[in-house]
Amino acid sequence: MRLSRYFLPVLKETPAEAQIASHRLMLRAGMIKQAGAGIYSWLPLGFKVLRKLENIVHEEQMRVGHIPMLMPTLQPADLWRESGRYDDYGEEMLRIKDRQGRDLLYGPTNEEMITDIFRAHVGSYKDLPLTLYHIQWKFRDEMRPRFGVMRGREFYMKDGYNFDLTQEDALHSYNRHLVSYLRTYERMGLQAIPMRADSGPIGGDDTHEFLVLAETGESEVFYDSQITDLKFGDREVNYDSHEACRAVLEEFTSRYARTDETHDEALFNEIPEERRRTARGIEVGQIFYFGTKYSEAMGATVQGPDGKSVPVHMGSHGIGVSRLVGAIIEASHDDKGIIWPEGVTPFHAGIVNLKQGDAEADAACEALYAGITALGLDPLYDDRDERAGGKFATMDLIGLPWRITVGPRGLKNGVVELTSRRTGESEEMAPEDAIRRLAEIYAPHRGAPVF
Ligand code: P5A
Repeated sequence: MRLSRYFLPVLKETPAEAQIASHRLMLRAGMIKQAGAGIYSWLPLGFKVLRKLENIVHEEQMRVGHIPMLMPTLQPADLWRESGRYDDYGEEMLRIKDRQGRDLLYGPTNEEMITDIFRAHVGSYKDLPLTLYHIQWKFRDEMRPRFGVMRGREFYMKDGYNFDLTQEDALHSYNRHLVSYLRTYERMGLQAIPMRADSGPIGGDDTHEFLVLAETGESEVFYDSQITDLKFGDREVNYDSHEACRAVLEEFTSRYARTDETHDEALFNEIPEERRRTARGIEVGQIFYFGTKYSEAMGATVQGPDGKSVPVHMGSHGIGVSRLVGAIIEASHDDKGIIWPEGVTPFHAGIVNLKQGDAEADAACEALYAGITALGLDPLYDDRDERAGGKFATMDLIGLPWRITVGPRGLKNGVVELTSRRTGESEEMAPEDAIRRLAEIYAPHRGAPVF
């Protein structure tokens, strides 16, 4: 993309309404524009990041055998009357009446709708196990929408639902989700720690939240510092193996890590004092096992091997895709702007032409642009007739991890400059070498777009 033809409405001033870094930087970098309280338009740069996260989520879901689909945002109230949640959900639910006077709602989650789909089409244990998921906009009429996309009213969520014959199988589904979430967040450059939590309006006893540690997080968390040493890394896990998934779950959940809702001071005090940590965290996902709560209420049964009809065991699993954009920025920025991890960056590298209009500099930038594009990577070329300082400031603000600076002086010696946004370190090299370096850097982050 050439910046002169892109839509990147960066703001010079710091917007007064933004209280935390990610909100401020998303507004300043032209990623989002507020449409109403807790409702945002995703401008091109923000939309690109959202799509990257969505793609990672799809890849990791499909890797473990979960099946993508799409349910609507609007749901008939009657489904929720069946589960009893229409009245229970309270004021967070946005209720709508259509012209026929029918009650609808803008879905805050989809347990009822997926259970309805299941009961209509599945009748035998032979069709199990089954996990369906979608990534769709949700609406919760939050009392205090704030911090931009972090606590929106309209927000983008991946929500998945497992259907299993037995509790044991359903707990395997739970464990499998936990493992796949660890991998998903690490690909996004995040450490998200599973913590024992409270199940709230979704229900059930088994639930973990995934928290990214950040001073601006809304949740208070308590944990054993050893937990932050754990990495999922590039291990291969057999996702069909109950033992393999349980082993990973045990590895990542055996140390104390809880949100304030389930915090137990006595247990916490059993950790050696030097390892006790109290901090704040951003909840980027949550998994639940709630057994037959919805299947019993809504008649979602299957015929078991003995011919008897039994309600299926279910769980649901959510990733806050739009919130993650903010969470990644909270975890990765400095006073100049955002610093995108390579796995989610909206463009792979910025090209800064120090002397637009200089034939040699222009030609070198064009060649770099073509070379990087030919690798299947996506460069952003700042081809505007602007001062170098302004171009650098924009690149630093929008946070591309790599910048190639091209100027007549370097070109006399056959070199351009490759700069890391994270370390600020620059290296001079031939343009072909800069292209080669980018190919190496991005080799581990080249998941094929899913859709
Ligand atoms: C699990 C999937 C559920 O709704 N039902 C389907 C279950 N879980 S949850 O914890 O309530 O939400 C899942 C994730 O969505 C994000 N989230 C939000 N993001 C932005 N703004 C909000 N107002 C908001 N509310 C929830 C969180 O990341 C949460 O973990």
